[in-house]
Amino acid sequence: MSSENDRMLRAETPLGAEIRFAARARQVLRQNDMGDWTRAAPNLYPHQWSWDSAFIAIGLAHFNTRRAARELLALFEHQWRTGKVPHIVFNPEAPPASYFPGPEHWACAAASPDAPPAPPYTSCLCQPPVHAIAALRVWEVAERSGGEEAGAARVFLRQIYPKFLLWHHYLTTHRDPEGSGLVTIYHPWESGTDNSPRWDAPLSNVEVGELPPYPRYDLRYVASPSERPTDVDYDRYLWLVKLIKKAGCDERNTYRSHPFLVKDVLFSAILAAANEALMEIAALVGAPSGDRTLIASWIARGHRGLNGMWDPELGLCLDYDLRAGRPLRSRTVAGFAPLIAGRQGSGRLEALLATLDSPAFLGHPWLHWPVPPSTSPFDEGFHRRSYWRGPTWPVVNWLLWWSLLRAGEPQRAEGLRQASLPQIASSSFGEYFEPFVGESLGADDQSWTAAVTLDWLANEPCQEERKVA
Ligand code: 9WN
Repeated sequence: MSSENDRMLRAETPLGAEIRFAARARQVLRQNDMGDWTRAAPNLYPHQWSWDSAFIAIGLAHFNTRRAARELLALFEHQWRTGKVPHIVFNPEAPPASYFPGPEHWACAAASPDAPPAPPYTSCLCQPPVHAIAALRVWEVAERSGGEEAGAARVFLRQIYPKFLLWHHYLTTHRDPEGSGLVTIYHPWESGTDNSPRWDAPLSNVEVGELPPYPRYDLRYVASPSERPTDVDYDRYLWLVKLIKKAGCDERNTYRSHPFLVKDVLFSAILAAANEALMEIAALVGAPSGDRTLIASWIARGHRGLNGMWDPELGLCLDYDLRAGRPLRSRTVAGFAPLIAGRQGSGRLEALLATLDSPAFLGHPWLHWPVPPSTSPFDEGFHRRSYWRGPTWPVVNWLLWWSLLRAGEPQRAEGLRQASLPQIASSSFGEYFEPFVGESLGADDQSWTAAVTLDWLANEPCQEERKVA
């Protein structure tokens, strides 16, 4: 079914339609704007989420670089003493009973000596570190506008650089005591790809104990429960939260006792790419050479770690279950981690692109739009409507588009951009999409969908680059 956006795009001149589409996207970000930070979505997610805010800053940069900078600064105000950036900062003004588990559930995290002053409360989990990538993009847009914008953006980089350094230090130490170059996550929520089949095996080893009854407010905001994780998933999520709280949100205790400890390759690849961005920021702010040596060592270690997780048979990178001591063989978009990390040799890059083009992903004959399903239809955990088990996500497509550009693959990147924009325009800035019929699923007016739309619209390639292979 065609939405208002879609009709507008077909009826108007291409330029007129794009201008109105960008205006709609800006409107979504304005509507979700809470002053210095942005709700991830108006109803389903009324708080500030960590990696959402990074993508949101990228979108905001195209109409207000100062506000984009504030989005990241506001998040980093709630950084823990260890350097951790919480995956949620709870909105004190959110209606009661709007999101579960809400601030009251996490309040005990505030008792940790490492937690920032509360309220607002934060969760004690974290999410992939897209932030330095976002800050660098804010800088690039501000620098192009020149004058005061550029000056303000440089001040912003100086303010945020030490916070980024501490954040990446946390991830490369507390979350990688083995020095493997791969980040350990304690909970599927930390991956950002919550109910992906990536986590099925390690979750099946989690024995859930006594849990009090709890509400599923999330189900009120979606058309069908099949779009969200199941109750069995939620029991395990809440049990893991209970264990992390019982360990006092302390890294060493958690590492010792926690039943879910997984090396996440997507998280690790984003960290490797974010370290490249951090290196550029370090140069821009004139950071000491010792910092740069440290960041270079994180980058090298990250690449080594990812390299070790390559599965030549699947042509993908695999997560690793530390508790079971084995790789997790699922076919999901996370397997493209080396593409996101960047700097791949031609052999590995070719292998990744072959997998991307294969019927397991973009070459699948039933796809409504040529964008990759979050889980390959060939994976036994695939489900076409369920959250991260199959639907396509604009924000993931943005990450792949950005990575393809960095890998020197502009035509493939443009293919993704050209498929993603009409997909989003067919909806009200949907959170994710059924891959075969193209139905918009999850939340409407999702902030990061609007944000990546703005970045894509601002990055129209010149005529030459547009010719899609
Ligand atoms: C749990 C906000 C977040 C995203 C995640 C996405 C979803 C939360 C939820 O929404 O997770 O953190 O309640 O389902 O999986 O990637 O950051 O948009």
